[in-house]
Amino acid sequence: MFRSSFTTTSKNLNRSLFPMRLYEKAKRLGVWDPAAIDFSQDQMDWATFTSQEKDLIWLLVSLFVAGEEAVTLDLLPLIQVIAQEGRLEEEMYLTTFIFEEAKHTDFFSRFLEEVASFPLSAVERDHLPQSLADYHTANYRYIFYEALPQALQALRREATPAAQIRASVTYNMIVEGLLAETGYHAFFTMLERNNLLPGLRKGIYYLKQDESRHIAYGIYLLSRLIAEYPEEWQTLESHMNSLLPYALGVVSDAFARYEVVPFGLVEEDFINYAMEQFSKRFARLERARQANLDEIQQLAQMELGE
Ligand code: MN3
Ligand code: FE
Repeated sequence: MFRSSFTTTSKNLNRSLFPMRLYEKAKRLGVWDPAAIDFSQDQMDWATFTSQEKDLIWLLVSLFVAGEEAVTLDLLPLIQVIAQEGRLEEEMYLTTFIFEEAKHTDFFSRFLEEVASFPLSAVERDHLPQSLADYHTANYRYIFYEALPQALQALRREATPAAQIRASVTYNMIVEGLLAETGYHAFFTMLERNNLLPGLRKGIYYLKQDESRHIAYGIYLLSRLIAEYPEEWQTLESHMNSLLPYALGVVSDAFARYEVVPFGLVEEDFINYAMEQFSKRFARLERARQANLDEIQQLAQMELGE
């Protein structure tokens, strides 16, 4: 397919477009380096943990590190669709998005290498699972091994509005908006409360900032699609609802593993937070049903606080 013009030689970049604002923000805030995070106190903390505490950290990290790998690997088909539609400003933002996901994978992987290496020998493992992947329950597997790659890879065959909606709902609303947000929040709170693992906390602080831009993009994308194709609201709603039980299942599975949950974690706090995220996003997306593109822009800009 040939091209007929370039944005930069005909009308120039639209710098007031919301994704360009995200791009500007990402260039300033998305440049932290996982390799620069000091894990020395984390190593000392780790040495004091009980086997149950270590087990919970490994469980959480196994969900995060694989989740970050999944989103790093699965984003490309969406970027390709956006590029093919000639949305240069959106694609420019998405280059920072995938870079950040790669860094999140890098970060958790470093934590495993430098602080919490998982024992490889059966003797050392004692009652622990064979590998970190054994912490992945059926609910987790459904979302990260099936639903996510399936929804994104579907874009390679057909990039219809419905397919884009399913991809973004799975990726931005469920995996990032519900699971990652809940996980970061809870993980961070538990470590903060007990003043543990400052290096891990610092990384999660940066991750959360990056993630809020990713989710803001997802909301923008879905709102743009719904404003243009209001008849696809049903697709969005039913896809959100179909994934919710699995996402909440991931949270309950983690708690089901322990009689006494280490670090004083309370299941209800996580479930409530997850449900709040879900309802908040859902209500936010509903506003796009009656909005036009300008209003969607304004709303997104306002939320960005710039
Ligand atoms: Mn991430
Ligand atoms: Fe993300």
